[in-house]
Order: sequence, then C-alpha cells, then structure tokens
Amino acid sequence: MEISTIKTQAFSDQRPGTSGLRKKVTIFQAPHYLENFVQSIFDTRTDLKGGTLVLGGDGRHYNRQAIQTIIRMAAANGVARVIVGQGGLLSTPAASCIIRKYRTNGGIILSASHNPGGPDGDFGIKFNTPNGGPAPEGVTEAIYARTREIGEYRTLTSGAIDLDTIGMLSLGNTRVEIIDPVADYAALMEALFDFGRIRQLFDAGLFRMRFDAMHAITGPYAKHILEEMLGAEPGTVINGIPREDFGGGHPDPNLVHAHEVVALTSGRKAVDFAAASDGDGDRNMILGRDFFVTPSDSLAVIAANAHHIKGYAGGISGVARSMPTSQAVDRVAEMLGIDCYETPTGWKFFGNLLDANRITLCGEESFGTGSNHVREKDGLWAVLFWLNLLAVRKQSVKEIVQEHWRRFGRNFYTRYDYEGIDTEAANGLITRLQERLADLPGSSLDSYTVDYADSFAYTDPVDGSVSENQGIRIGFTDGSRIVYRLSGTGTEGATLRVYLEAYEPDREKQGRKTAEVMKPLVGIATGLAEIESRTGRREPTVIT
Ligand code: VG1
Ligand code: CO
Repeated sequence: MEISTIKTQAFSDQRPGTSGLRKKVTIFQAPHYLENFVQSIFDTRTDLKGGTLVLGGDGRHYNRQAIQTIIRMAAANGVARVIVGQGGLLSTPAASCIIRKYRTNGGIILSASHNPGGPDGDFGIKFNTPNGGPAPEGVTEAIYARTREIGEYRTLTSGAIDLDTIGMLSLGNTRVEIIDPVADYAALMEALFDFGRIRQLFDAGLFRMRFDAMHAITGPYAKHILEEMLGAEPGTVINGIPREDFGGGHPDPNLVHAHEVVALTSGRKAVDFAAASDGDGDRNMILGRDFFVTPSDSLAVIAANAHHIKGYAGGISGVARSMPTSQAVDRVAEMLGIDCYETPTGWKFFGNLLDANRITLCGEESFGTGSNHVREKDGLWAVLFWLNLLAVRKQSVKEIVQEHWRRFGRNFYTRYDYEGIDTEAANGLITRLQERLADLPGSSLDSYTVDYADSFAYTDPVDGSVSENQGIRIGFTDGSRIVYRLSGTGTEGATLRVYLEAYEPDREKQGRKTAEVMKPLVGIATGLAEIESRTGRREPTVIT
C-alpha cells in the first residue's frame, strides 16, 4: 500500500456555512475539491492521527465515492481506526451518537440535508467534534483557513473497500470497521423512551401512524424502530428505501414537500399521528389528525411534558432555541423556572450549552428538535418523544397542543422563503434594513409599535466567543416579531428567509387561521424590506 502526496491548488470557496460545506455535486466531483477539504480537516484536527474517525453519510449521489476517497485519505494520514456505517450510511443523529459512544476523535458526515440530491443536486461535508456536535465556528474557520493555503494532500492507492459487509478490514495500518448504522442509535432510543408503553399503543390496534422517510436516510432506522421494535403495522414507514436522488423529491419535511404524508392525516381513513424526516434524518415534522404542529410549538410542548418521559424524568436543566424560533418555549421555561437561551441559527451553537449542562432540550423553527442525548437535532427522537407522550397522556396531538395554548398562549408562526434570488440584491436588502434599524424603535407600522430593532449578535456564555450579524430582529410591543436572515445552506444565489411570529393569549382567538393572523405582519415585513422592488418577487418560493 503506497502513500502518495498529491500536489493541489487551493480553492477559495470552501468556507462552511450554517451546517458544513455545501455545493453542487458537480463541484465536489471536480478534481481535488473534496480531497482539499478533507486534507484540511486532517491538517487542523491533528489528534485524528493515531485516533478514531466516524464516517458516514445520508446516501445521496456521490456518497459512496466520497466515502472511498475519505477512507484512503484517513489511512494515508495515519488515522488508526475508521468506523463506517454499512453501505456508507449514517443518519446525522446516529453519527453523533456513535462519535460519543465510542469516545472517538470526531466524525465526517456527508450530507446536504434537506437539499435535493442526484447528479445535478447538492452534496455536502461537515466535521463533527468529539462531543458529537457540528464543529463550532472556531474549528470551521480554522479548516477554512487551511483550505485557502493547502498545496498537497495525502492518499494511498488501493482497490475499492467493501462497504456493504459488516466486519473489520485493514488498509495499511488503519483498521476499518463497517458497522450496523442502526443498532447503536436504536439502543439509545430504547434507553430514553418507554418502548413497552408505545408498543401497547400499537398493540391495541386503535392507533395508527405513518412515517415518511422521503426516500432518505431514516428509512432503515424508522423501519427497525417503529415496525420491528415497537410493533407498528407493516407499511407504517412510507418511502422507506433510501435512494441516491431521494426519488427525485425534495427531502424536506414540511407541509409543502412532504404533502404525501400530510394527505394521510385527513379524511375518513385518517391516521392518528404522522411524521416525516429529512435527507440526513435530523429534521422532523409532527402531524396529528387534521393538525400540523409547528416546530416551535413542538419544542415548547416537549419541554412542558419532559417529566412524562423516562429519559427526562429527572427534570431538565434549561432550554435553548435559535433566534428566529418562536418564543413559545420561553414561556415554558419561565413556568418551570429554568433558563432559556436564544442562539444564532444552526445546531453548532447549542453544543457548548449542552456540554455545560446549561440546557437539556433545544430546537429550531426549521423542523429541528433535540436534547442532550446527542449533539445534533434528531428527527426520529422527536417522533418517539411524541409517541411516548401520546401513549402516556392518552390524548390526541390536537388536544395536547390546544391545551398547551390555553395554558401558555399561542405563538402563531410562519416563515417565508425567497429562494435563488440575486446575491447582490439580497445583500443590498439586508444592508438597507440595517441602516434603518436605529430609527425604528417607537415608530408605528400599521397597528403595531416597534419595541426594538437590532442585528442579532450572540456571546456564547460558556466560552465567550462572539457571533455577529446573525439576522435582523424587529420586535413589537405586543410580543410579535419579524426576523430577516439570509440562508447559509443554499447553493444557488441567495435565499432570504422572513420569519413572522404573533402572540395570542386570548383563548377565544387561538383557533384562528395562521395566514389570516399573519396578514398584517406579512404586509409590514415585505414593505419594510422592499422585497418586491429589490428582488422582483411578489410571492415567496415556499411558505412554512
Ligand atoms: C437551515 C435552517 C437552520 C438549520 C440548517 C441546517 O439553515 O434554517 O435552522 O440548522 O438549515 O439544517 P439556513 O442557514 O439555510 O437558514 V439541516 O437539516 O441542513 O442539517
Ligand atoms: Co438535515
């Protein structure tokens, strides 16, 4: 086995975004592109030499080839042990679980999450630190700095490795372990939730659910856990076979892209509970019969009911939400007398809070919820939490959420995404908003009065690191909010996200339609940012 050092030239565009480096597959396929980034990880994370690396991806197009490349480079860079999911597969939360459980030096996860896959789709790569979480900004910036100056990378010549047979093999001095991608994760779920109780729910035959894996990574996980371990009827998991192009779909679990499962929650044969997950298994959508639970509400309900669940019965230390996520969970934290943190968008900002045990639960409006059991958001975990809760409370999803609103008030919520807009126009729009911030407080917009307006900055309470320009917040005196930010996960042009929230304590008004409640705020938000004149878009691409 011969190690070779390959000369290369630096690329200038390898700065990781909200969640790793994401580009079109064709860009990753360009000579040296993937290799440069991977070598930059080995160059900055020096403890990988002689250490253990976890490796897996969401199975999208180019996953297998990239896994082969990375294993060879790991061997050439002196990694002692590489743990790989069978078939090159690992869901993002399972990778996090395995990185932690085997006390490794970190992991490389190949995924572009909810972005479409296939030869013309997206690909992505990210490094997770030994705590199992996405590398914090200090680490990603160091990797990025290395990509700017890299001149060579190390690899070795070898035939393709058999990724499909569980077992151990060696490549030079490196041991490669091909493991069952599901087993460790399933065991962790069984430790957190009352599987016996959930099984009873299915056994009684009165409760039916559907889980849409969207042809992505959670298929094998959901089939094993829901159908085999918990006894849900065969066929509970739909679109359960992972495909390299996600069946041509957009593996994003929201009302628009997961409409197939949404349709199963209404009509005469409606199921009682339904859910979906995304490309890499970290997102979730929760549905009841004729009822959609917003991710922000889901986080709040989970926090308010954690004491019902085995893994959290000892109490929760605190909660956190990303800044654009609705303030529903803040009210729960207040009631429980625990801290609530507001962090920038992206799971990497929860890591320190979880490690320091300042929080137990956290979530994002973008269909992400999770806890201290791993250091990633976790789609199936959220589904199992809800199932366990339904089994304990013996109420429907709708009843549980409506009761929550009566108790805490309802935070109406909606997000408008303007995808693929001109980057310059998007930057101009944000700059103009920033210029106006100082004048806004105290002013009236429609029937609302601006309470505060700022550009969100975050100081990590654990390590003191500062992250600036994390989105524009405009808060009104009645608790409503408008938030603007540019996406850090897209691969074409810019995506403007506009997040809207309105608080309704009056029980009589909590049943109103979200679109109707949000109408005045939508008008203010689009007008204030001059969206139509600056982007040429009258309507958003997606409303969630
Ligand atoms: C989006 C979401 C963010 C999430 C990120 C990664 O980022 O808004 O909440 O953490 O995707 O999720 P952005 O920068 O495009 O708004 V995933 O499921 O891609 O790992
Ligand atoms: Co994801």
